[in-house]
Amino acid sequence: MPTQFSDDAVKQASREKLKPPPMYKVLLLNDDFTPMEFVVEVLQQLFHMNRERATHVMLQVHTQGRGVCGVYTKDVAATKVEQVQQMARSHQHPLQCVMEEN
Ligand code: TYC
Repeated sequence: MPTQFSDDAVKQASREKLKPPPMYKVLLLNDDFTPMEFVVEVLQQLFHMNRERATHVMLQVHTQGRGVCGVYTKDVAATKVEQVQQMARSHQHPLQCVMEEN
């Protein structure tokens, strides 16, 4: 039976199926106003860190300007960013969260 797909197209499709999906870092940005304790709670609740790890990441953001909360597929990263922004908004903190391709 003839097929409408060239050998090249089949090989390309197969390569794409095997390729891992692009991954995205979720980053917190520093600011002068969001309380440290709030950032630690965000990291514990949304990124499932223990208190020690959450404190370490928060201090990294505080001293370096930004820090990685986790690395996820695009959809999951986008949801995490929205959840952080929603939590920050509801507590009226200016905390910023962004994603970037890894
Ligand atoms: N710099 C803030 C303070 O001194 C703490 C802070 C840490 C804010 C991390 C944002 O993503 C952040 N209260």
